[in-house]
Amino acid sequence: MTYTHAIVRTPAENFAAGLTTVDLGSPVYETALAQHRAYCQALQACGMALTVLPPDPQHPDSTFVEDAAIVTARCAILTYPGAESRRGEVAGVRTALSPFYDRFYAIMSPGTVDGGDVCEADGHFFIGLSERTNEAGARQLASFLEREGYTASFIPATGIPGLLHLKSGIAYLGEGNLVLIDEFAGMPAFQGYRIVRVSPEEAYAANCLRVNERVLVAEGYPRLCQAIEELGYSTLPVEMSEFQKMDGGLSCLSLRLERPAAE
Ligand code: CIR
Repeated sequence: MTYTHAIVRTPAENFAAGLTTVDLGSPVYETALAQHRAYCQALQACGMALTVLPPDPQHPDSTFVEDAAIVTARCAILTYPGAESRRGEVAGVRTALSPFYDRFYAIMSPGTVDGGDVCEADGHFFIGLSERTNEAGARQLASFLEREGYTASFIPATGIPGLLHLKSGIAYLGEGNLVLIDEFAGMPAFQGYRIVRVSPEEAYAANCLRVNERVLVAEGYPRLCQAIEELGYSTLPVEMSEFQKMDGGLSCLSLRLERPAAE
């Protein structure tokens, strides 16, 4: 599978007014912009063309585009985000996705889903049941995915300190390799994978991102980088401090597509 294209959105000036549960201080806008530019360059270095959406100050969290849609090789599924303040982000992401997809599905209230709760591993989708994704939303999503020939399973993802979304604690690298925080490592759902366990001090870095030949990892987490390199991957560190202050990880800054735009 080759990722050819990604959708990103530049952070808005009021990015610091978004939601957060962490106590790491307020992000510095200029630094966030510089880190976002470097993130975009990293995706391009991995071979992706970018659609860069303009800042949307009506939605301070809108740079976290991953939460507004689930993109697969066959269809796109628009979410109904768990946080009310983020529901207006979906329409803009749908427009950006429309050149790439013929088939769209949409999660409907009372179901809620954030894209950050959805992790694909070779056609199987782990769906986290979290503060943002409820059971009704997860069931809708699973039924859309099953209609498209995929499989899905639900993973409890509440009550874990520091974990906003499922993917804050899990990443699929490909080739059967699954990066997991300790709290997920013993779950039967993940048996059969080769598990790369992330130490509690490096838990933030669990949200890493395989993009074609590279694995993007947040800057400053050498042990996880080493473990990933030992599996034969080449890592690419990306500075994420300002996004971490807003509960954001590497994956949530982009939607990554495996297909070119339709003619
Ligand atoms: C939020 O709380 O919704 C944003 N401040 C952060 C969203 C991060 N998204 C993600 O990890 N997929």
